Amino acid sequence: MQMKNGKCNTQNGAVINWVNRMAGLCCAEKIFWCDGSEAEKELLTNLAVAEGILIKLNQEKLPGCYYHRSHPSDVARVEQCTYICTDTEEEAGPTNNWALPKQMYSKLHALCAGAMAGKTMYVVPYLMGPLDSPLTKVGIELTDSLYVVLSMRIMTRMGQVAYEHLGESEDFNHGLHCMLDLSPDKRFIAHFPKDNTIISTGSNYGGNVLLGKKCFALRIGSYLGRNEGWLAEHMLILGVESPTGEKTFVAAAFPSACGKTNFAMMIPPPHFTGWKIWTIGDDIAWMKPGPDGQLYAINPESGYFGVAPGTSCQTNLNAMKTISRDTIYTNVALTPDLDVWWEGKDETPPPELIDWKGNPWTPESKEKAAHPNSRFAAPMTNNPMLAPEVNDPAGVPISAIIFGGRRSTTIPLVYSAFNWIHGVYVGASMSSETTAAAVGAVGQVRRDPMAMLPFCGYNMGDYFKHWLNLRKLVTIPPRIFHVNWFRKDDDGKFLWPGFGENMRVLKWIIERCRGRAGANETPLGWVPGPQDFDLEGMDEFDSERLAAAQRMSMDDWKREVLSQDELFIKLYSHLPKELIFQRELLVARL
Ligand code: SAT
Ligand code: MN
Repeated sequence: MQMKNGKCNTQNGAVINWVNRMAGLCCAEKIFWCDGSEAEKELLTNLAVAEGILIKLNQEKLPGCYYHRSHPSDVARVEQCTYICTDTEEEAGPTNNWALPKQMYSKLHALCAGAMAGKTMYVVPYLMGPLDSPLTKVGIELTDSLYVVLSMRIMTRMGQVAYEHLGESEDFNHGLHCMLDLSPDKRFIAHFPKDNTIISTGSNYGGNVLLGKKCFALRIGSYLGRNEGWLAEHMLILGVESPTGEKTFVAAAFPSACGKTNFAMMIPPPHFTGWKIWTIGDDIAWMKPGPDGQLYAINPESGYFGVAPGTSCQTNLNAMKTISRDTIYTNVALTPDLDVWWEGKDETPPPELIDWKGNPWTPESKEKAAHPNSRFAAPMTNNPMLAPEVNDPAGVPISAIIFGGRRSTTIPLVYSAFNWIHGVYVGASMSSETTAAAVGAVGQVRRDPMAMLPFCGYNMGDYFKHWLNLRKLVTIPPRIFHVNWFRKDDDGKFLWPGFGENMRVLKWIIERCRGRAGANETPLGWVPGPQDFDLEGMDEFDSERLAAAQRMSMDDWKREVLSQDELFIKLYSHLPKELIFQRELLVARL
C-alpha cells in the first residue's frame, strides 16, 4: 500500500520545530501530518487493516467498525510506570511516582532515540474541548501507532481545527508516544507539568497512549487548573430533563470501570415518564467558575472509551446504539462472522468465538472470551441522547457533584454533604474496590479521593486546598452527594439493582438541589427518608430493602474513619486543616 508523505499543514513555528526535533530524535523515516479529513481516515484505516493492526468487522452488522487486539501484557493502565516529573518530590506528592525532569528526559530520550527508524511519525493535532471555548486546549501527539491516530480522531476533535485554535501560540501540550517493542520494562508514562509535555513509551493501550485523555485532560489538566483557577476532574457530566422540560446538570466522579458510562447514558425506568437523561460526557469534566458564581463544565473529549463487558441492551441501550457503527473495539471476542462479543452482552454466549488473545473459545472454556478491561472507542455523535449543549463554549452549570465508589459494605446508597467543605472531605475520603482498568489486584479497597488518585498531576493535599479555595469564586456552589451502587447483602447479592434504577437516586439529588425534596440528618450527612425516595414501580425493592441499602453501622464507620487515616497521614504535610477538622466532626457525630 502506498502512503504519501503528508505535507506539513501548519505554519506554527513552535510546532514545526518541535516536530522536527522529535522526528530527528526518533529517526522517523517519514512524518505524516494529520489533518483530520475523511479522506485521511479512509487512507489510514485501510493502511491499518493492511498492516494487521485493525481487523475489519462485519460491515453489515457493524458499519465502519474495526477491531484491535493489544499485546496480552498491555491491556490496562499501569500506575506503577506512571510518573509526575517535577523539580521536587513534594510537588508531585506521596500518591504519585516521582522523578526529576532532567533524569526522566534523558532516560526516555535514550529509549526513543532511533525508535521510529524505518517507521512513520504521525503528527496528531487535537482539541480538548468544544470549538471556541475559553476552556479548550490544544494538544499535539506524535506517535508511531496507527491505532492511536485512529482512536484519537474518535476521542478528540482532531485535525486542522486544532492548528486554527492554536494560531501562533506556543501553548500546546507536547505528547510523544513510541511503542518500542511493547515490553513492560520499557513502559513509562511520564508527565512534565511545567513543560506541558508527556512522553509515553512501551505501550499501545488506550489509557497509556491516547495522550489527550488521562495524561493531558487529567494529570496535566489538573496541574494547569490549579494554576489557572479551574478543575480537571475524573467525572461524567449529564443533564436531567424533567417532564416539565426543566434541565439540571450533574457531574459525577466514580473510579475507572465503576459505571460512569452507564450512568451518563442512563435510561430512566418506565415509571419515570417524561424524564430524560442527556449525556455531556462519560469520563472527564473541566470545570470553571462562571461570572454568575456557578460552576460551569465542559467535556473535553468527543468520544467514549468505555468498558465493553457488562454492556448490553438491558444495562445500557444508548451505549449499544452508540457502538453500533464507526467504533474501534479492543480486546473483545470475535464471532466467526466477525461480529463482536463480550461477557454480559447477552445471556447465552455464541457456541464458538475467537477470544481476545486470538485463540478459539467455546462456552466450556475456563478463561473469559473478552478481556475484563476490553474497550470500545466510539464517537459521541453516535449517542442518541447526546446533549445539545455538548458543544456550548460556555459549558453547562453544575447543580450537583456526586462522588461514588464501589464498596460492598459500609457505605450507604446515597447521602448528601452538609456544605462545600464537608463535601470536599467526603470526596477526599472516598474509597473504592480496585477494578481491571489498572494492572494489579482486583477487588481491594483503596482510598481514591475524588476518583483522582491515579490522575492528579500534583500533590493531592494541594489539590484538596484548590477545591476548598474555589469556593470563594463559586458563590452558588453545587451540592455535593455520595453514592454507592455496589453494596451487598449478607448473601453477597447487590442490594440495589443499579443501572436505570439509579434514576431514583438521581431524582432525589435533583429535587434536593432544587429545594423540593425532604431529608433526614445523620452523622454522615442528609439522607432521604422512605417518603422522600421514589420507590413506585419497583418489584422487589421496598422500603425495607432501602433501609438495608442505607444502613449506617457505627462499628463499620469507626473502622472506615480509622482507615481514612492511612491516606491522610501520608498527605499530612499538605493536608488542609479543614479536612482534619471535618474528620474530627464526623468522629464526634458518630
Ligand atoms: O484506560 S483509561 O484510563 O483510558 C480508562 C480508565 O481507566 O478510566
Ligand atoms: Mn476514566
